[in-house]
Amino acid sequence: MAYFENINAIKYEGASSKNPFAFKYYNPEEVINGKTMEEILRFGVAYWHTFDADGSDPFGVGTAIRPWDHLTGLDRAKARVEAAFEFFEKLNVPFFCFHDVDIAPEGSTLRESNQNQDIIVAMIKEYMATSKTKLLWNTANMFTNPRYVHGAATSNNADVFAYSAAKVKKALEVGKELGAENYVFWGGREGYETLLNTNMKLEQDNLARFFHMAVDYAKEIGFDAQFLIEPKPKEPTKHQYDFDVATGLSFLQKYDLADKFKFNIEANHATLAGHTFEHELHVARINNMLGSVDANQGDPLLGWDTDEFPTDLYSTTLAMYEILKNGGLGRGGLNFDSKVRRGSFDVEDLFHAHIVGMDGFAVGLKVANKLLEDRVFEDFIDDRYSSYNEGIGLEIVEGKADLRKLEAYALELTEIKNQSGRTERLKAILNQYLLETITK
Ligand code: XLS
Ligand code: NI
Ligand code: NI
Repeated sequence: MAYFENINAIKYEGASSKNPFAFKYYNPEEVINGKTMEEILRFGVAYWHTFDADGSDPFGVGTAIRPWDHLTGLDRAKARVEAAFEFFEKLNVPFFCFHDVDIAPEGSTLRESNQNQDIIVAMIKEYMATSKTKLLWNTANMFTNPRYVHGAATSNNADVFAYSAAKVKKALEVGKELGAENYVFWGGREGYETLLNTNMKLEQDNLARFFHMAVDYAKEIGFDAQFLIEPKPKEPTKHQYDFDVATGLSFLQKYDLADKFKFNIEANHATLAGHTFEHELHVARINNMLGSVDANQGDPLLGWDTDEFPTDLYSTTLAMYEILKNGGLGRGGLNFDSKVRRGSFDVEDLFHAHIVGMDGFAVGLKVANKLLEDRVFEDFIDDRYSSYNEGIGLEIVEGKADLRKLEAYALELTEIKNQSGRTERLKAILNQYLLETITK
């Protein structure tokens, strides 16, 4: 059965195309610096937003019209798998991602949930055997069910810790079975509401114990995925422990986990933390911790995780700039952790949304690549810090200066001259590169 029968395979038609179901900038075969766009961008579809979300919000029920609406339970889960692989093929996307509960309904016991999962995982495996679409990452949902009311690995309740561990054990087995490239931990409820009832030290120690157990088990079963932490400052908890990359990094370092994890960076989480997307990517990159990306965008007028499809070309350009500087995403990818707006309730909208997101990152890739080729910001930055290439600056970076020496130097200084940072000029150049690439 076809779920999206009115929609044909999405092809690249170029910037002048008026076909809404065609890529205008994303040409999977186009080679940039020796690699195809498909290889560099490694797009993934998020199962939960695309096949499960129904458009409900805290004030209203779902609005989405889906061809599997009339089904329930395992039947609906199976229909979603069929639909998903039709969607992946039509979109020609190389990856997808899911939480355990996205693919199969939870049973009344853990055993039953695992059995439901086994049925659907076997079905997914069969589809994957003939599909090009691979699993970028999977994860366990440890935030929706009421049992996680006080957290999962950071719950005050040891039974919840144990239950969560069992879920992750299963998810690691599923990841191995389906050949996942990565395994993600997003700690939605790993945080706290008030210090009046919280033992933060124990909660954080337990979270680290939990991560170590997961790493050990993956090793034991020969699941060699890259482990990723997805920082987010808040929502649903008020204070989330993986606030941002810097906080996550110090946690990983403290608990001897820094060589076992990298980060999965989500644009909207960056902005919730008061950073830009590129800031988070940059902090991860310079610490060799950039693993994968949840591609989306927030709304500057709203203060929550709106998970919009990425359409802001500045943001995609500056993100791709960091990703190219990182030498690519390795085993990671660009997973659209993005959902269509509540008013975009047709299945067609799922295609429009992914097309605009993929085109947006393709533009970003091209602009970023050109900027790097021409060393636009590189040269400017090199020059800006050139005082460290010689004289006293060189002595500082080579560790040959101490306070006494620097004082002697400073006492002889007659004048300190600074140079303009040229922010506006640099932004003008960025605009020029963007417009040139788009109109070319
Ligand atoms: C929620 C998170 C979540 C993770 C996976 O804000 O982005 O969707 O990506 O658990
Ligand atoms: Ni995410
Ligand atoms: Ni998110």
